Amino acid sequence: MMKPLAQSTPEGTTTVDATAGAFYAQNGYRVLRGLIRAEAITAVHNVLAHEVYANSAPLKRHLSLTKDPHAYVATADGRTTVANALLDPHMQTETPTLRRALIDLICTTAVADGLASIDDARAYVVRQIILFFVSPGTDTHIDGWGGDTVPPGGQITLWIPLEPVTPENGPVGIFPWPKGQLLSDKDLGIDINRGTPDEIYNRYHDALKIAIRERGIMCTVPQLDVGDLLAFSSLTPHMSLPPRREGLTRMALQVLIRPLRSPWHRSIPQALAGDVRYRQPYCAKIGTRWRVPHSAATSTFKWLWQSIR
Ligand SMILES: O=C(O)CCC(=O)C(=O)O
Ligand SMILES: [Fe+2]
Repeated sequence: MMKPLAQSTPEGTTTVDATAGAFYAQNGYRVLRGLIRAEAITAVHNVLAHEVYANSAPLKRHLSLTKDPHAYVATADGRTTVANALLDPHMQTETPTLRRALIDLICTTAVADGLASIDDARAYVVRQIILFFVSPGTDTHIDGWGGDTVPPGGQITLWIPLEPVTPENGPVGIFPWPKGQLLSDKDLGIDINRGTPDEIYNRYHDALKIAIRERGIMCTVPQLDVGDLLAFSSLTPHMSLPPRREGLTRMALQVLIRPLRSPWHRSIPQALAGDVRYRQPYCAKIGTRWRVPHSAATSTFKWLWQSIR
C-alpha cells in the first residue's frame, strides 16, 4: 500500500509531506489524506437525516440558485435519496445545525495544517459551499471563472468526500495545471469580447478543452476515502466523471475559499480584459472567515470563526 501523503494522529495533529507545497504549485492540486475526522463526517450525515431529509421545506440549490423542494433518486441498493445539491447550506436559516456541523468539519487544526502545507495565505473567506448527493456531471471548467483572487489562481477549492469516491460512483477528474497559469483569449485564439456571458464561458471552456488535449495533459482521478481532502486551485481544470450506473450516490462537499488578504472578486473575463477595478465580493458580507495558524506545527491557535454577516 502507498504511504499516505498526510496522516492524522488521534490527537488531530497532522504530519504533512514537505513536498506538498511544491507539488501543489506545479500541479495545481493536492490530495491530503486523513485530515477530516470520521466523527465530523458522521455528524453531517446525522444532521442531514433529521434537518434535511426529514424536512420538506424548499432549500437553496445548486445549480438553480433558488429554493427548491427535494428531487429524489432511487439508489442502486433500493433506497430513495435526495439528488439536488444544497447551495451554501452553512448560510441558510433552515439548516442551523448543518451549519454548525460543516464548520466543525472544515475548520479544524488538521485542515489548517493541510492548507498551510500548500498555501501561505493563513486566513481565508469561505466563498461558497455546495453539498452534492450525486455526481453532478459537470463538464471541464475552472472554478475561478466567476471570481478569483488578483492575480488569478489564489482561490482554493476544498473537495471533501462524505462517502468513498471510486471510479464507479462519479469521481472528480483533475487536469494537473501549474498554479496561477491562466490561458488568455489570445493564447487560446478566441474572441471573448462578443456574446452573452454564457456564450463567452462556453467559448473559453471549449477552447480550454482543446488546449488540454493538444498539450497531452492527462486527467487524474483520485480515489478518495472518507477523511481525505482534495484541494485544487481556481485555475485548475476539472470535471465530474459520470457514475457507471444509475442510482449510485456520491456525497461530497465543495468548499471554495479565498485568501482574506485578497478577498476582492474579479472574474476571469475581467482579468483577461485588464480590468483593474475590483468588485467587492458579496461573500465578504455574507461569508464566514477563519484563520490558519502561522506556525501550523507549533501553534496552539484555535480556529477563529467570525460570522461577518
Ligand atoms: O463534484 C464534482 O463532481 C465537481 C463539481 C464542480 O466542479 C463544481 O461544481 O464546480
Ligand atoms: Fe468545479
